[in-house]
Order: sequence, then C-alpha cells, then structure tokens
Amino acid sequence: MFDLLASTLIGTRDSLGEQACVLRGFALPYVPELLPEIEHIASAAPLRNMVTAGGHTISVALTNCGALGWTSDRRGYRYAAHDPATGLAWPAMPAVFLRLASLAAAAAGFDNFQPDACLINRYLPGNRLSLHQDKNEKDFREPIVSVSLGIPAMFLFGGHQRSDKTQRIPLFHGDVAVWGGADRMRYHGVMPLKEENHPLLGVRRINMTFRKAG
Ligand code: MD6
Ligand code: FE
Repeated sequence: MFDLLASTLIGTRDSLGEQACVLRGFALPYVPELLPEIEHIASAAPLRNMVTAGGHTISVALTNCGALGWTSDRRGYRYAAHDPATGLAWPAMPAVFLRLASLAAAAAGFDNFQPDACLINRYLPGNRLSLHQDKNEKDFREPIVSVSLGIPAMFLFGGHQRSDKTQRIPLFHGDVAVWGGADRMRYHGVMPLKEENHPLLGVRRINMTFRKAG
C-alpha cells in the first residue's frame, strides 16, 4: 500500500512552506552508495542512545559523520568535533553524502550548501522524535537537509510556536526534506514509527540530517 503511494510520488515535490519542501525519491539513485558508507560510519562510531539534560534517554539511536556531530548529555545539546563515546573525531563525511545534500539543497532553492555535520538517526518501531526547533547551529541562514531511508515515517511540520497546528507528511525511502529561510525555525518532529519491513533495510528507518553547524 505504502509502496504504491511512494512509487507514484517519485520525482515530485511537496511544498511544506515558502522555503520548505519534500523532494520525493531524490536520494534513490544514491542509495547503493549510501548504505555501505552508513555501515562503515556505524562501525567506527556506533549508534547509541544519548541522554537529555532532563535525564531522559533518546529512543532514536544516533551517530554522526563530518567535522561536527550533534550530541546530547546531561549538560544539554551541542555540536562536538569528537565522539564522546570514544574521544575520536567523527568519521569523515563521505563525498557522496556531500554531493547528495548539496544537490538536494540546490533543488530546493538553497545554493552552495556545504554541510559540516551529518547526524545519522536510527528509528525502530515505536521510536519517535518530539516537536522541536533546530537551534544549535551557528548560522540560521543555512538550510536543513533530511534524507529518509527504510520504513516510512510520519513527519510533523509545525509553525514557529510549539502549539501551532502541524502538517503530517509521510516520508518514504529515498525522500529528502529541505527547510530553510523563512521556514528554518519551524517546529518539527516524527510520530512513533509503525512496525513495517523494508526490503533493503529491514525493520528500521535511517534518517540522515545534514547541517552547516559551525
Ligand atoms: C529525523 N531529526 O530524524 C529528523 N533535529 O527525521 C531531527 O529533526 C533532529 O534528530 C535536531 C536534533 C536531532 C534530530
Ligand atoms: Fe530537528
């Protein structure tokens, strides 16, 4: 059912706002190159569940590549050059990641996007991400590029107040969401993942979020 909807959408664009959209299937041609790179990154910097300042464990497991990595601990959220689990620099950003992120940003109207951070999230069924704004980056003129792989998720895209009504947008394997400019600080989140099986990735969703953080 989802597969049929996803396949009919490939190559289309959904507008989420003035400067926010979903590029359906944009990442599909890159998938054969992306998956081994993700495996390699996760072998050097394993996926882990971080804690928040409030002491809650984040259900989504994460790792990073690039000069900066998004981290959370009892002191809060921040970008760091080193993996707190190993003390090592995060794995380098693979060239194919940069190419995909930059081309997707350009297709969405953001030229010259050169991310220095790629957060890799792994969602299992039941995992969710509550509504939040991305505000740990230095320059809010830079967009966010978010690549979905594996089983589908329902993305929530709200307004500038947490209480604003949210749009619900299904994100499928290969979709790329981009938001920036006037839409850069909009609240967003992910609803609890439903149990499904993806032919390439199994029972999981991988999300890659690219940012110019520093
Ligand atoms: C997603 N992730 O995983 C979108 N934002 O589909 C985020 O929006 C996000 O995972 C800030 C910090 C961590 C995140
Ligand atoms: Fe976010």
